[in-house]
Amino acid sequence: MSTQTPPDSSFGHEVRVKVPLPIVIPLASIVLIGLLAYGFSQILLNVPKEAATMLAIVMAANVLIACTFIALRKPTDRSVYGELLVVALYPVIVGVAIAQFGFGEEAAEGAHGEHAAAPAGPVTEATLSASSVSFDTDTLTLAAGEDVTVTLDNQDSVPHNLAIYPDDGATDAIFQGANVNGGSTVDYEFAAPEPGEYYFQCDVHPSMNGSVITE
Ligand SMILES: [Cu+2]
Repeated sequence: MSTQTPPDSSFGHEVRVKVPLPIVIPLASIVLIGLLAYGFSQILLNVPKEAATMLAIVMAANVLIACTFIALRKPTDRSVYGELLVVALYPVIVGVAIAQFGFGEEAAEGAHGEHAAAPAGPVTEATLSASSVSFDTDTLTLAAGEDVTVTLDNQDSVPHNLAIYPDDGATDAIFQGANVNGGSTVDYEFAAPEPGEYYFQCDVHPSMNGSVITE
């Protein structure tokens, strides 16, 4: 009975270390996975498409190799976890750095030209391609009130046109282009309506449609 006191200090120490771990480990894992996904997505979004695919493959291989390497070692000390942390974190660091400096954005735009420029501001000249009975875009952003030219490149064998309506379901067209035969290209010239969102479709195939945004 009189020897009860000594274990107290070590017992108290053990409790302090063991209790938070079941909470800390999952929480830290969630934060780490979130950071990892964000960082790596920044990398993939900031490099040219071809590089992104390659990078994703290399990164997956890297993770496998690193984990294999670590798994083959005896987990004798904490340096193993340190290594794992470095492997997990460096894409985050690189990704955040890339996002901060906007590195690769110009390269990506240069490599992809029209594709990268698609979400840019309003234009007075736009091209719409039709193939396999579908348009290559579902958004046309035009300069409001300006005389604009929309080129319809019909790569199908069936005719298509471009018609713009106030909204889906409206019957009075704001602009209705003549049908373009398969394999032909036409320039539609019209005044873009006042700022707003409108609806466009091919009247021959109303399932070919999208939004016209003027601003
Ligand atoms: Cu059509």
